[in-house]
Amino acid sequence: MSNKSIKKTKKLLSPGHNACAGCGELLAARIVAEALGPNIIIANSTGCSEVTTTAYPTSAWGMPWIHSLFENSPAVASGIFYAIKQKSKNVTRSTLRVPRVIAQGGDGATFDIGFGLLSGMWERNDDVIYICYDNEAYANTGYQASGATPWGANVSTAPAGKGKTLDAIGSHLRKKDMIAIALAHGLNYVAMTTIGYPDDITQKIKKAMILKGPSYIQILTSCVPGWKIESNMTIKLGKLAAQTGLYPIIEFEKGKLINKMKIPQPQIKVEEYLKPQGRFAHLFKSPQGQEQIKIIQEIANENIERYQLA
Ligand SMILES: Cc1ncc(C[n+]2csc(CCOP(=O)(O)OP(=O)(O)O)c2C)c(N)n1
Ligand code: SF4
Repeated sequence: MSNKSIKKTKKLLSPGHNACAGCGELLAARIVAEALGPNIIIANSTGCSEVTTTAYPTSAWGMPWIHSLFENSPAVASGIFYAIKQKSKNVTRSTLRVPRVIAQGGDGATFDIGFGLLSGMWERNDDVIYICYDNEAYANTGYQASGATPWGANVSTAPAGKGKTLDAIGSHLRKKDMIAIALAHGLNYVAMTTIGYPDDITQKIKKAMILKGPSYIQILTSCVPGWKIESNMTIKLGKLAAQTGLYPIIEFEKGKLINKMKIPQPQIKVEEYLKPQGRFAHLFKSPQGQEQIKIIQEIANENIERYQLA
């Protein structure tokens, strides 16, 4: 191929970052960036999406992008939003190309440590799109449990062990229902999807870009070392999470469920999703573990019932 035929395009998130091969979070972040387009400003909580893309003095981001602390990307995004609002007052309409403001972070930043500031941003109704890359733990610091960690997962702060106590099963807290919490804030647009469906991610981001007002999009993104999986399992597990009912693909506008992805029939059992993941391997080794798999199946069934996915 001649040099002339190589088209140089500026990537919004270029491949020269140092995320693990097969990282669901960075794959999702690239799909998100491409769907958002260039006329945006991103405030990024620290975590893998930040640390792997901005090794000093380089940056993989091809648009205005701001590092923020672990806990405060919503506050930084709100500040940008109000600054743009103020500045736009002094510009004539024809010269105005107001950028859309985005805040994003991992589930630790979203469900736990940044939650207060996120809630404040939603309470003020600031026109910011918030994206959560949910790999179900604090991946960047060694896979500690977060409020998004699912029942039965072996994580570094809730390690699976021996014996019959509840502690032996790994995490024994139910995943926090951030979708319900976002809906309780009265957001215009709330959606949940997985890295198994890249086109669905694109569609949901584009929808949020069109709608006015705050929106929340939560994407399940696998983590290779944290989930203890092969790097080629990213898409497959993203699909199985949705197809088993454990991570429903759902979309709400003005509080109403407007879209959902139906699960295939006959129903796929949760074992199919859990088995390839080392973080659930202990559940397959004892009768007590089998009991936990039943509980996880009940969680999936609850979702199927609640969102009428069958
Ligand atoms: C106040 C504060 N506490 C702890 C840290 C250390 N820290 C940096 S990233 C991170 C984990 C991020 O987890 P998450 O938000 O889930 O994102 P992920 O790495 O999984 O993408 C932690 C604990 C920090 N930077 N600031
Ligand atoms: S540790 Fe997990 S989330 Fe972080 S870069 Fe690797 S695969 Fe991605």
